This record gives sequence, structure tokens and C-alpha cells, in this order.
Amino acid sequence: MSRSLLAMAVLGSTALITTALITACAQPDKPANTTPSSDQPKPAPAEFTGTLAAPGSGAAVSYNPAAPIGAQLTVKITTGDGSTTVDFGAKGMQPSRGYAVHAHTKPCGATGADAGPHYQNNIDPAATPEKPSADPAYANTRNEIWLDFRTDAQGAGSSKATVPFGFTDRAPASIVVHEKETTATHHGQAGTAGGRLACFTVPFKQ
Ligand SMILES: [Cu+2]
Repeated sequence: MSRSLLAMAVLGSTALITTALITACAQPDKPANTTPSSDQPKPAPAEFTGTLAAPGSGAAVSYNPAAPIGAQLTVKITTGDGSTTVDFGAKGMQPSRGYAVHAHTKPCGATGADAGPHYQNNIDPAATPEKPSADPAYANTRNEIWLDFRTDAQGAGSSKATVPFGFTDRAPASIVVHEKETTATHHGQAGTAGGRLACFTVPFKQ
């Protein structure tokens, strides 16, 4: 290598190093060894607690003594990469029985019907307001959020659901506790669980 070529090579690498330094200095908040996006910290879980009261007096509503006034519901929502985990807990419910529970599309209101149908990630095209989805292809634990649980002798219980979707333009707005002990899964009845005993308005999307 001739002396002038060597000099150019040295100059060139110096220029590269200088450019790298300038780039690094221009972004003081981002160390050069940080890997982008996938290692970003996940948002903290959102946690909500409500005490069942008569309709019109708060976010958590009892429509039926089988979900007694004064019972406490907690909902914790953890979002991950394309998935959502919901932890549900209840205290002060009737002892030693099952309750079917789901995420619904609308906030709670004066009656149980106000919460609307189940939240579905992929919406059943055959569903109507009068005839909600009961097709197991859509009304299932991967496309809806089911939180059926069973109470102990003290009326406390919990459940957890992880679904393979997050929320962008749409999100559930409430958790509804039903009278049936478990949610039906067979064709034509999938997702049904009888009357609505209680409802808790929960902002799934912050
Ligand atoms: Cu429901």
C-alpha cells in the first residue's frame, strides 16, 4: 500500500469513528448498545377494584343477591407482545359455587343488558344485537375473555385468562358475572351463561 493510500485509509476510518461519535452524542438518551423495540419495557399492569352496589352508584353493580352488595371484585390487566392476561378475583360472593364471568363490550348500566355482548377479537359476522354469537368458532376462550371461577367456603375465588390478542381500536369495557356456574361451549349455546348478576366497568384500554 502506498503512503498516500495508507493516509487516506487512516483518514477514512477516523472520519467513520468521528461520525459514529457524533451520532452517539446526538442521542444521549439511547446508549449505543441498546437493542431497539423488542426489549422495550412493557407497560405496568392496570389493576381495578370495585365493591358491588346498587345500580347507579358506582362502577361495580349488583343486579341480583346471588352477587351480593358489598362483594369486592378485582381485575388486573397485563399486556404482553400480542397477548393479554387478565387476573380476576372476588370476595364476599356466595360460598362454594361457580360463577361464569366474561369481558363485555360496553360499560355497566342500570340493567345487566347495558353491558352489551361479549367482547370478541374476531367478531362473529352472524351475530346481531338480538342474537349474540353462540358459534364455538367465535365464542371460545381464545377469541373472548372468559373468567369463570369457583368460590371457597368464605365466598372468595379467583381465575385467570390469557388470550392471544391485544387492544388497538376496540377493547372490552366491563366484566359481567353470570348466574350459571360455567360458560356453555356447545354449538348454538357457546358463550352463554344465563342471567347477569353483577357488572364491573373496567377500562381495558387506557
Ligand atoms: Cu358474559
